[in-house]
Amino acid sequence: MDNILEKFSLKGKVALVTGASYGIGLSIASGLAEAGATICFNDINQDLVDKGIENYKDLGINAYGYVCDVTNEKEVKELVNKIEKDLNGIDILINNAGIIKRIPMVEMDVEDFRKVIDVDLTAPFIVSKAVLPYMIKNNSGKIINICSMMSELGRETVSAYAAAKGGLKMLTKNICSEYGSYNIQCNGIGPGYIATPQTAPLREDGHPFNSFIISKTPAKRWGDAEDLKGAAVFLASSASDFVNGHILYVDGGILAYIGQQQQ
Ligand code: NAP
Ligand code: GCO
Repeated sequence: MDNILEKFSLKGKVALVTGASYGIGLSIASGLAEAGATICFNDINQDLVDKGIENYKDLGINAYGYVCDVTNEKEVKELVNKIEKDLNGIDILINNAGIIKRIPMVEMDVEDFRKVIDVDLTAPFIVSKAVLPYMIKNNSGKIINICSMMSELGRETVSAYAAAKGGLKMLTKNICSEYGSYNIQCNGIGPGYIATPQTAPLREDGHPFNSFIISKTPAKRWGDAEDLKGAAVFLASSASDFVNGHILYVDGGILAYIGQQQQ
């Protein structure tokens, strides 16, 4: 019988974390590396990839960085082929790359809406479709989609993002349904409000959203990208081999909490 901690080991596994030069992706990738995985990541230009490689080196991680726009199916297929040549197939995929546009719906250009859907929903489809053949052949694989509070809740100005993240929740359940018989587990992580460049505008001094989120979070703080590492290692490891189609919310309790009455 394996020691239970062995079940969380990722030794010998190759992980691709998309959009992971910094932010949540970098943190999740570093957690997977600490558990033994070999890390591959991509970003949309060489400068960011080079900066990402330095960021990983600073963490003591020898990561493989590639230029790839995850919305471009040709580039994604080339990326997966390169990784398969450099390292072998991809055992763990983290669909992390994402954007947000905070614009009132009636003022949002349809092109802005389409761009968010393209990066946050269509790209996870494209990348998952590219890595599944190896996982099917291998009869083993882990796909983790980075969902959101907006997979469950709406709010002003984030119509495209909420539509994408809601769709990503259901894409997660569908990949589980379609490929679970090949010992492939597809789950999601739903971060709460995490302090990264994506939320920096909401955390500026005096921004009302800053105190609002702290009041809506039972933990009474913004999340740190480090808070996501444990959930990622769990869902990427054999410790979660019978967990499938599940969205694991790492949100400090936001989704459980109706909020405190005005004092
Ligand atoms: P971030 O700081 O904005 O980082 C997003 C990353 O995705 C960047 O490296 C970005 O690269 C990359 N990216 C964007 N478009 C891409 C494309 N077409 N191809 C390849 N890479 C692309 O965001 P984050 O806060 O770390 O969020 C990471 C993920 O977590 C996103 O899916 C986000 O929706 C989700 N999330 C975030 C929070 C939060 O509170 N921060 C909470 C829940 C979920 P560039 O810099 O080159 O654009
Ligand atoms: C926003 C924030 C959120 C976070 C995250 C919450 O404008 O509401 O950017 O959407 O990014 O998705 O889970």
